[in-house]
Amino acid sequence: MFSKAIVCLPSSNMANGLTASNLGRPDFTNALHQHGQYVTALEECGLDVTILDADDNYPDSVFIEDAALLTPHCAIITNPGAVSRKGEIEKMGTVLSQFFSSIEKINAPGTLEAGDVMMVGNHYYIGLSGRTNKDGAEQLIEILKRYGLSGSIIELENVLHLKTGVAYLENNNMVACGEFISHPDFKKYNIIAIDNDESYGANCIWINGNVLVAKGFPKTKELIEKAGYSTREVDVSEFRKLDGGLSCLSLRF
Ligand code: CIR
Repeated sequence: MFSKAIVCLPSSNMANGLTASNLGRPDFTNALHQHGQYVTALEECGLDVTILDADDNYPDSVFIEDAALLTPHCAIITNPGAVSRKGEIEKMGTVLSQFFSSIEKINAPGTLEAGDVMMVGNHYYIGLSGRTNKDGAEQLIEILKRYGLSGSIIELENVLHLKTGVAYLENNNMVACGEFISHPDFKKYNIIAIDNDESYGANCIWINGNVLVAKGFPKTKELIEKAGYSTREVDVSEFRKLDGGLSCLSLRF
């Protein structure tokens, strides 16, 4: 169960964020509105949400998930692989020390963005991506071991981050799209397979028995409901324009 979340308000500069999609320029006013609705959804799932001020130096800072990995035993500040995002971690030490007594760090030359890390109980799958390198993943595995946790590496082919295409919904259920549907490392899970035309919907989040799903992906929503979950749709279309999804917008712990 989670009891808390941390989010960061979108920067008025967010349109300068990184993107590989061709979905147009995000509208800041609508993004602020959608972010507010996202926070409400987290609160309605029972989370106490800490809202950090926008950071205009870092247009992608709203995607706070990438700057830290939170475990039940420690917080780990990452070293983002995207050069324009490296400074996002500066504030994380102060923020996380309010909640965690043990704070670890990924150091260069290791890079890691926590969108590449999926927690399944005490185990953490770590995607090797354009943002997370082997050194960063191995540093994380060593840190996890010190806290009685474990990690393993998943090579990524087509996605930005691991959790772009896969999400763990507890009870052995895993939503997966594309390269992850038949991935040998995920064979032991009940795979809820998402069609390619709804691939964005694969980035959903389990919060205390509810699943937040992106608005506009009806087949995904239905499959998750058929698996026994109550769902709640949240419109994050402005963040999609910057390749970000539901999980990227918060740290949940
Ligand atoms: C980026 O490219 O870094 C941002 N525009 C989007 C980050 C999305 N984060 C995530 O998937 N965890």
